[in-house]
Amino acid sequence: MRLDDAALHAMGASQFTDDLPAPADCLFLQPVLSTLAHGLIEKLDTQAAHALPGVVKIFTAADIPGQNQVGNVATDEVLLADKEVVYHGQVLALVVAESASIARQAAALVTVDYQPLPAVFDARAADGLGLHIAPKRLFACGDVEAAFAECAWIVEGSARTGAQEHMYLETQAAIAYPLENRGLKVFSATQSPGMTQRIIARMLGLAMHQVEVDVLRLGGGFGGKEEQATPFAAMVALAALHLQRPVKLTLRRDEDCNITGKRHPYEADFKLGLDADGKILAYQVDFYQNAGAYADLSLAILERTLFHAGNAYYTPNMQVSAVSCRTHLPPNTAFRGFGGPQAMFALEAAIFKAAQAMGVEPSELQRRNLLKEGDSFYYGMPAQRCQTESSWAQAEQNFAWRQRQREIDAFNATHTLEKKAMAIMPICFGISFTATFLNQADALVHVYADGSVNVSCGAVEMGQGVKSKLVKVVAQTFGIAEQRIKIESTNTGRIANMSPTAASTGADMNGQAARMACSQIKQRLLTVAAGLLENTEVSRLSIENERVVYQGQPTDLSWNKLISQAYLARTALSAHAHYATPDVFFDRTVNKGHPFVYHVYGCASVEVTVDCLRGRYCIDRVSIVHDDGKPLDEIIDRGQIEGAVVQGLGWMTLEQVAYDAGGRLQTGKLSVYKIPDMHFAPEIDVNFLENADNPSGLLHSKAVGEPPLMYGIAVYFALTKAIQAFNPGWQADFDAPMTPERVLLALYGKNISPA
Ligand code: MTE
Ligand code: LUZ
Ligand code: MOS
Repeated sequence: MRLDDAALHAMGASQFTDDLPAPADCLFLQPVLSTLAHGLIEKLDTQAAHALPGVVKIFTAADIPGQNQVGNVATDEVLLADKEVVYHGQVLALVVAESASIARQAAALVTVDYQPLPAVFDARAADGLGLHIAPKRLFACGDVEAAFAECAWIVEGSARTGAQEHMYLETQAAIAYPLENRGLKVFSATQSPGMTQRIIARMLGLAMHQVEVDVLRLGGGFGGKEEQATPFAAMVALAALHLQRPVKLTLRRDEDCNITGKRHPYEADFKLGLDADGKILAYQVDFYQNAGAYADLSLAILERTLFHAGNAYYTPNMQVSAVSCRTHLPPNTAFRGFGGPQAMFALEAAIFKAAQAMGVEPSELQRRNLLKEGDSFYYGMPAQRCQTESSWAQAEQNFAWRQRQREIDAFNATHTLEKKAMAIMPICFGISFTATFLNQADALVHVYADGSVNVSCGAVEMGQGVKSKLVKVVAQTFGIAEQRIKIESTNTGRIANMSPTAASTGADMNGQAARMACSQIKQRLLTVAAGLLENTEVSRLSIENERVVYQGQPTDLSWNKLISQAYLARTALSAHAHYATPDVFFDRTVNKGHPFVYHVYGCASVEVTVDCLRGRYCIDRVSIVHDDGKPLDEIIDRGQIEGAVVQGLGWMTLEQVAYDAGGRLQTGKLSVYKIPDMHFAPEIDVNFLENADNPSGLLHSKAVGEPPLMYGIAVYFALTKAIQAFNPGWQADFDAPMTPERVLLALYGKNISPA
């Protein structure tokens, strides 16, 4: 019987990259890290390291045969620092040894002399120095200046959100095997096998066909392995090609935290104008993104910030600017939501501030300004099958918001040292890669003579359940049992030029491609069936429950018999298909177009209780109405929604990434970096939006991976309200995360910024 990933995980039988057997001649690689944020490398002394028995070779930039370059969108990122280091934790050299512990010991013996240079860690400071990854971008519609002149209310302010550590369970890992003729087979824990293959080939001066990248599954990625698994795969590839022996690397947790980038911290300056009825007339916002030292995916993330600055609200006049600032931190990278959450937080802050100025509930302003069917987004496309108001209405009713608010008010009236509050968060998230060319996927399907089915595609399983969804789609398309179907590892030899599994599009795009490939084979099979059954027409045949059906009546032709007959008749039982998401385009000269195939909508409330003596708090409940189209798999999607919202809650509350004055990470361990645990995670009530549909999605479903993270934003505003219930004089400062320490200070009147 086929066991799905969940069953294998539960038995401890699922394999990850580090579990692949290391052959007897396998070597182990350890990166040598910069201990300075910015400086020139004057001397790199590897003598003592070399002298350690078991050390085989120490690689530096000079050993790279092709380009010392791992940049994808921009080519600004060296694999191994050469003359200059630009962040603390940057990789300078690679020690390769007979065991992992020898490699680690030897790496610690490498000494480096630096000439220190000035370093900058703050986005606004970098902006002031003109340190940008690319010129500032601007999205606009209407005329904000004219609209502000008409406003009854105008609020201005600033908002900040912090970084977030991905904390995938499986740290970065890769193993490379040399093949004949300068070929390589690389197993990498990456969300982007195609890009990993391309960048390894470029770095080694090989053709892409000489490099095979294979991924069985990841122990979580969350965006942290979209771009940043590549360097580690490149390191083992470099060593394996040179030494002609297998080479393996698995980072320790603290190393992973120190080397890799995180969610981008953002700062924003906003100005929001409303009429006397609370209708938003104009919104102007300027974002400063802390990119870290290299471009990585920062510009794509910045673009999604521009797209999501308006969230689920209609604003006739908008002006959004965003600039990516280069600092001396590890390059920040993709993280679930991809710049969207940072944008949405700023608008929620502006709405909250306006509500307080006007003396109304923030939810009143939120509700009044929800996007409506046909409203145009400021980037040109209309909101279609818009579910903002329906999600809100269903949530308001199902979760009895009014009643709950009355209960909260009653509680607060009778309790002095505990205060409760509730806040609401509507979401609208665009589905598709904003880089239009990435919206394509391939699948390769084989039906074997015994009737079992093998599916390859570009989707990487990382816990999001994409394999289970693919199995469902293939089983439905063929009309056979799920047990017959195997989803292969993700492999660049079977699927060429695959896009990353990212942007929540993995199941959607690869599922569409798999369906198309299966349909081709099924069509051939039905032609064979028509020949075998007398007096039948192909167009009236189908396969259901592993049996050929004619005009609704089961025939005696089973799947097994059909396949063996088709094989004997020399029928092609393999097919390849390519899916390109239809109707997506974007014109960057005017910043208008139809960048998303559809949007995901939803609405959530978050309720909290603050302990006003200690500053501790409890998230009591999160209640969600989520637009999932017609869900492909409700259980998987429930898990995605719960996981995403908890990740969003953590980002807003406990998770505080801190660097010291020298740019050295202070929070690279779970003992000092707090993520939500099962005690912190609230009761989560997930309802799917009723009567939802999505003709543009896979079997009418919607992508689910990222959007629900943004429901978590509400917790910031719930905590703010609870603090104000205790200390009405406290001015919200829109500076996330709202850690218990900050809550305590706010309760007693102090605003302080996270370190
Ligand atoms: N769920 C789990 N369990 N682990 C993950 O790493 N990554 C998220 C989301 N859900 C992730 C996850 C992110 S950032 C994305 S983009 C999507 O899954 C990717 O998968 P999909 O496109 O198949 O939804
Ligand atoms: N990755 C990417 C993404 O390259 N482009 C995107 O638009 C995107 N969106 C969300 C997450 N990852
Ligand atoms: Mo997800 S941030 O698109 O990997």
